[in-house]
Amino acid sequence: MSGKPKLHYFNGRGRMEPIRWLLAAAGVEFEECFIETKDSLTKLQTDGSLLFQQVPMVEIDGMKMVQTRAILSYIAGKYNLYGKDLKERALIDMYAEAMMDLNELLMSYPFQPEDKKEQHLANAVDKAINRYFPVFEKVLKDHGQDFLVGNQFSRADVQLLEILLMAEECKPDILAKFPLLQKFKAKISNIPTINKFLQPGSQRKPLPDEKDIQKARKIFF
Ligand code: IBG
Repeated sequence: MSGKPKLHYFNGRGRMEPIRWLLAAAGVEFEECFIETKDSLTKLQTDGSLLFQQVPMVEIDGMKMVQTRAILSYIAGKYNLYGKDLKERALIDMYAEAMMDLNELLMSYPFQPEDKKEQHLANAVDKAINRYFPVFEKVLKDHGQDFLVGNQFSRADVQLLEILLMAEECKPDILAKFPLLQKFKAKISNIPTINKFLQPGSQRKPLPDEKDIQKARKIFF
């Protein structure tokens, strides 16, 4: 058996994408086992692999881990992407939770009913511009460092870059009023492990198209 973590999810972003990002940023190779049908989800649910009958599930270090946030925390702790002390970790958690909230809004957009889509997107963009991005712009301005917490690369930086790119997919000029976030984006994108993940052919998943959405709907909803 290989020692690589094994990711169980459908072949799309959804809730697994931040986990893919974090492993890639840590320079960890991983395998993916794609759930293609409702039956293969049911099989995992009935064979006892999923503690709460849900994916994402990641096989790592002899565990079958579920719950996205728990998985992210484990990977961040294991690969030293979680600050140098409890207070830095608390700050990273606050930032990361906010980013998960925004991620949830952006990620769930394609799954909204047609008549709710426009309003959903407008709300996500409004929250990004008026609630979340000003905070991270100010953090970077106030301490003048390259990374969000403790002048050291952490999961917060990885999750922020992911969310900045997702937000730009929704509104290409969304960073226009955030010069330090633009600089941050360029700098973090150049970290070798991240740069590699951003290249075509990596395990990063594309923006879902209508076919991907229908497929995910059939499996999960
Ligand atoms: N709190 C859990 C976590 O964070 O891991 C939630 C996990 C979850 O909602 N999993 C869904 C699932 O397994 C798949 S992601 N559903 C099967 C079931 O029986 O509950 C579904 C999703 C997609 C895209 I795809 C956007 C939002 C959710």
